[in-house]
Amino acid sequence: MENKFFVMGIITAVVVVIGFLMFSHAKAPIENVKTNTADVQKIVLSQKNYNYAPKEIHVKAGQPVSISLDSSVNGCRRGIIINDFGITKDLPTPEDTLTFTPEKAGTYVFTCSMGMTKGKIIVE
Ligand SMILES: [Cu+2]
Repeated sequence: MENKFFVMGIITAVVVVIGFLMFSHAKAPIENVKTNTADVQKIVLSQKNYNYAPKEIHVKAGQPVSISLDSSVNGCRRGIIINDFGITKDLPTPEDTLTFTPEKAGTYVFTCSMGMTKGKIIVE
């Protein structure tokens, strides 16, 4: 299993480098940028009974996800940790967003900045 992940890591790194080389010389057309923005899966979390609402988020793999917190969310819940994606971010205002692209289907836990309040991101 370790080996498999290592090989996948190398393949990913090679693809990223090739992609960088291909695109570093040409500026991305504006149309592309628009398409990508439209594909963002926007999630707005609230707070109910000291939990995030919804507690489960369903998103599609391979498409960017943006999470923001509305004004009902308070305290340490304004910080989000998603260990599986190496994300730790404070979202002090409802305008702040956290963006990532889940590449693999699965269930990932997210927590508040203190690790007490938990939710799930289900990637399909
Ligand atoms: Cu907390």
